[in-house]
Amino acid sequence: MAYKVDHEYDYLFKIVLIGDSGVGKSNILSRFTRNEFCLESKSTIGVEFATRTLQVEGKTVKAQIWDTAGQERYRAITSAYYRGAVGALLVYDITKRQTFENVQRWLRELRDHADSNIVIMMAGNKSDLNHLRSVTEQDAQLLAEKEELAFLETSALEALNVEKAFQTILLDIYQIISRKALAAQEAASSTGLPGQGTTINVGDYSGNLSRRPCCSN
Ligand SMILES: Nc1nc2c(ncn2[C@@H]2O[C@H](COP(=O)(O)OP(=O)(O)OP(=O)(O)O)[C@@H](O)[C@H]2O)c(=O)[nH]1
Ligand SMILES: [Mg+2]
Repeated sequence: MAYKVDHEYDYLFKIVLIGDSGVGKSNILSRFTRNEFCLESKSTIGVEFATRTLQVEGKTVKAQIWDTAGQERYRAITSAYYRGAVGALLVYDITKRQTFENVQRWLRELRDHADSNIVIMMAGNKSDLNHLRSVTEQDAQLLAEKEELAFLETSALEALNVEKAFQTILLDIYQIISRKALAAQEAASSTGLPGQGTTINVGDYSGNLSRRPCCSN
């Protein structure tokens, strides 16, 4: 068969990885999508992405995860990177205090370039290096509460909480969308408009996600 149109999922969600260079973004991505880890991975240049399809609340969700360079000089054009993203995993390294201090900088970048409703999870990566820790879990928790972010410590090396971090983001996104779809349906029925064939506007998420899109990524 020459063509295989990929319609084997209910939702496609774009998630971006951000954070300083060397915090482990690319290894988190390879752990999640291929169950691989590389101790000597090279700095990312430009943009890469990988996908994984999984179940969320009984729906088949395809997560399309974008990864770019933490280093400014290797980064791809920022606005294109964030366009259409409904989730972000903001990574710092628990052994490098500066990468945690820079979380605020990454949040500003998200505010400037991403959708205001984007779901953000902060991840303190390299939790296997507890003996070298320079950021306490408590400090990170306080920041997460202040900035209203979800938070987990992860280890791409030990495959700890990587799955959970993405599952949490995807579930949050799915729940936001379900609530919006339901509200739209209720609004339509209260105005006496026919339910069937009514367009459900998912507000700020329209255009940012696709339900059974016609592209095959
Ligand atoms: N001990 C430990 N090392 C890790 C972990 N995750 C990544 N590393 C190591 O940290 C280094 C940098 O990892 P990358 O995944 O390339 O970092 P990055 O954030 O993608 O960096 P840029 O592409 O430059 O932005 C590599 O040597 C990895 O092996 C982890 O969970 N534990
Ligand atoms: Mg990288």
